[in-house]
Amino acid sequence: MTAISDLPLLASGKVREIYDLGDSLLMVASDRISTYDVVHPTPIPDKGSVLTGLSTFWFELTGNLVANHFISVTDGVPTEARGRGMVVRKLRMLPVECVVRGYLSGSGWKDYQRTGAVSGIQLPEGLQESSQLPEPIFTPSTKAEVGHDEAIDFDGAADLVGDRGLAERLRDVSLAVYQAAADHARARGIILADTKFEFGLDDAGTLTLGDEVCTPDSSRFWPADEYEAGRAQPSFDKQFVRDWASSTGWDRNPPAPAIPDEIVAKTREKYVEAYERITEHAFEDWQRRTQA
Ligand code: Q0Q
Repeated sequence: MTAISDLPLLASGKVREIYDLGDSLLMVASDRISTYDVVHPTPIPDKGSVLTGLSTFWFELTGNLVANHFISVTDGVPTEARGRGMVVRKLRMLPVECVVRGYLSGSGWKDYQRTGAVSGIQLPEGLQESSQLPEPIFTPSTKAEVGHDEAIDFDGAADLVGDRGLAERLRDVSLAVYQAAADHARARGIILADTKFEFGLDDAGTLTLGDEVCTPDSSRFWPADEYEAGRAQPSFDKQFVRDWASSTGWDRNPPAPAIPDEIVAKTREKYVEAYERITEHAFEDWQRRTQA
């Protein structure tokens, strides 16, 4: 088995990497955590493994809605990445971020306050921050190389992918996958407020769901028992770090502060709790399934 360090690096994000295996790719989720878009120097043990386990679960739950790039979380995954590595099919990735919003938050809330709309979709008057939308909306954005993705409307997404029919499929499939995941999570005490999907086309030209799926890094996870419209919601997984970092007076610019042990431990527990609530399996089961 080739060591990760010997694999060609295809792309790296703040908290994950993707390597070239030749006729497939290896996605590796690290234990790094970022808040306010800045990566902290202190890892959260098992965060990468929880997020890989969640993506695996969502691929299995939504495989009837759309093809996906999942191949394996054992064969082909180097020992040092077991649990947080996923072998995936190579796709021709589409140049649009497929964002679905079930609630009004973040940049969507800012757009709504300014224009009464989000990504060109007019919304009812009188919505508050964190309001649940009458129905989930597809609010695509560009894939910014650096900085923040830029919200675009549906026509903009169709222009980016170069095929209106394909853009309609992206919208319909994104809404269907989000609805299935959000319904499943809500029944287990977690609000999936919004999420970001990435799709590609496989060798046969089939629309295929790629990237990570409905993880706390690609989505807003809110604890349902604390939900209250009219204010920002606590993050299910990152709130301990955010509150502690704010208490230090950190100005939210790099470098991010190192995280104390007790905050690391409580944050790890939240990731494990998210995994166990959503999958209804003990996290140890995932560790056993993926161990070398
Ligand atoms: C691909 N990425 C994202 C990324 C940094 C992931 C390339 N199946 C695929 C995938 C996937 N997923 C990609 N390319 C071809 N086939 C996804 C943006 C970036 C770390 C992980 N980059």
